Amino acid sequence: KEPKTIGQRGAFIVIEGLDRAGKTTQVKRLCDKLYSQGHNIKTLRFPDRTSPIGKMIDSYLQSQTEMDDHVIHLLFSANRWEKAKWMEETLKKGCTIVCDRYYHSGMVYSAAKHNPNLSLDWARAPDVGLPKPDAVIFLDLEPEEAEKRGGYGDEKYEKKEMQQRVRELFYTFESDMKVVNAGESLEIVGDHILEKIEETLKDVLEGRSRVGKF
Ligand code: DGP
Ligand code: NA
Ligand code: NA
Repeated sequence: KEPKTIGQRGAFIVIEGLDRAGKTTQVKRLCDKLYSQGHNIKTLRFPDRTSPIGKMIDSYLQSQTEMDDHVIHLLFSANRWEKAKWMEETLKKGCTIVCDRYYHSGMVYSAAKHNPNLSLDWARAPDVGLPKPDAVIFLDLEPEEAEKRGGYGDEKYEKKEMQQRVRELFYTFESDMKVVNAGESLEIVGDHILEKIEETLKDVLEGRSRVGKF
């Protein structure tokens, strides 16, 4: 298939949401859909647990390692910076990136801990300068609904009170994001995501927008 993105940069799409909102499934669906439309596609997820930093994060999330809130926050940020250059080069080459979580998760999960020494501003600082997504979809799900979906797992943040605070904090960034109700069927959620990014994709592919920085 002739890639649509030849001669143009790719688009940078992020899917955000609470745990159990169906991000991973929707990232896969979106990639398949865009690929079938002729886009070159790369997918990413944060945390990327495969790098040495990612392995430290994984160990923390599984409660095998304890870390100061600031330390784990900086590791999550470093884990995004590890991929920054690759992301810029990939977009420049004309490849569209669909990413499972990014710096909005970074800010809100850490700020949700209510550590008086870790404000939202403090949480934001290490991510400033990262490549900015062209569109951020927020898959919104009531924590009660998330719990019903087979319950939360054993990872660090998968508790109802934490998820409630995370959700409130995500909403403080509502103007940065396009909210999609994740409580609908897979197909409907998928269609809503496509509708919400349609204009962004057009702008990028027709050369009307540049890669920004956070
Ligand atoms: P996931 O692999 O998408 O289930 O993410 C693992 C968990 O880590 C999830 O509860 C969300 C959380 N998380 C993702 N990114 C960050 C981050 O940058 N900072 C913090 N504190 N938590 C994050
Ligand atoms: Na999770
Ligand atoms: Na992730």
